[in-house]
Amino acid sequence: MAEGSGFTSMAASTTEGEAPEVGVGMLGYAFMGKAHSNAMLKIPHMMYPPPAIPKLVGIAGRNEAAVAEAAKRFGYANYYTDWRDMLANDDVQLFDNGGPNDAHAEPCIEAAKMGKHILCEKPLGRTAEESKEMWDAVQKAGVKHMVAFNYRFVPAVRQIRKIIESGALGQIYHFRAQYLQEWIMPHYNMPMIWRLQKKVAGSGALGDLGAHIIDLGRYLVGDISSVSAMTKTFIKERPWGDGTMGAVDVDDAFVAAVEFENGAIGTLEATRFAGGRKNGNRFEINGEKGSIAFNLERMNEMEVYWVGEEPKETQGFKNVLVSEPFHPWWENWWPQGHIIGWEHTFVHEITHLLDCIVNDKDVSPIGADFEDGYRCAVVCDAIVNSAESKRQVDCKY
Ligand code: SOE
Repeated sequence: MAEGSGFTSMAASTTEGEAPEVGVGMLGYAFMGKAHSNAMLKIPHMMYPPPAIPKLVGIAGRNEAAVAEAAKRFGYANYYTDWRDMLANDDVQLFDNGGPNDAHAEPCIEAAKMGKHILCEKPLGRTAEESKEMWDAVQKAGVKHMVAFNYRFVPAVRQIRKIIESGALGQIYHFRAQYLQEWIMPHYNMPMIWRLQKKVAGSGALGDLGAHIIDLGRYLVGDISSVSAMTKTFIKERPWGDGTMGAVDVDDAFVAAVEFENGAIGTLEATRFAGGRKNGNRFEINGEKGSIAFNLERMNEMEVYWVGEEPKETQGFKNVLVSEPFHPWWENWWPQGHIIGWEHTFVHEITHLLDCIVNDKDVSPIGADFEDGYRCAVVCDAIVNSAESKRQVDCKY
């Protein structure tokens, strides 16, 4: 590389000198591998000064051509077709698991035993039992652990939690949330994929989308004490592509009535059959003194209503653009109104974990740790059990 080529090193210096480096081993190069790698490349320069600089040590995936391409694309020093070989590299201090759900438990438990910090994509495990094994392993190993519930890191969502924590809403009566997508409806002609197989995914829309709104309910309101639910599989078999058909043994959609430990009640719904909803993660919280609503498809905004607001003639929800320098995470970005996007939630999330690793801070409650992942899995299992038994089911943690 020519001297003075203007190429800036990965290491972003800080006024106090070089930020520490944390070596990262990434499992998976598809959607989440791309989102996490993109975030890590931004951190040294945009979360400035960074708490640490993620060093892209290696990326692992089953297809050698694809994982080699991903290593070149994102700048990983090594690529592997076996995650065990990647974990054997002592330069890997943080294991980032972006693999399919059936590849969450074993690699994370192995990485924990090797003393590596862990970031695992949601849902943590396919069941509460598997999630508990993962939580036990990281506790025993004494490593930092986070589940990539990235919507906790939307500035508006973090701001909403601050408002609730301040007591401004008063007693919380309701939390109602939906996570609506459309991408497996008939007009998409979607064949059989891993997300539609119970042995790989654990569940369908429930664990993939429902997990997000369950976690947001826990993050904003508190633990869930009971659920009454229904699940539905609208298309019961799909083509493998070799002329044979496979049975879909997971939910395409679920709806649940829930009660929280603090007495609030609400509804949760997730589906991949809501035509027109592209990534419709939305919630509304109703409290004694006001209400707040959020919609991921308008992620820089929150709708706020205050009881008794004057003048009464303009009573009602007001739309607030969450982009001021004093709003969470915004000191890193642009002047007010220059909005940010979905990818930035991963930049915030991984920055938080790096900070926790190098400064020995607790991941929770700002981020979700493996206990949060386990508690979310307990609610998911309860929803499945309630749908099967057609009864209300208590959540036992
Ligand atoms: C697919 O449903 C998906 O990518 C989820 O897996 C993500 O968690 C969600 O954020 C967007 O949709």
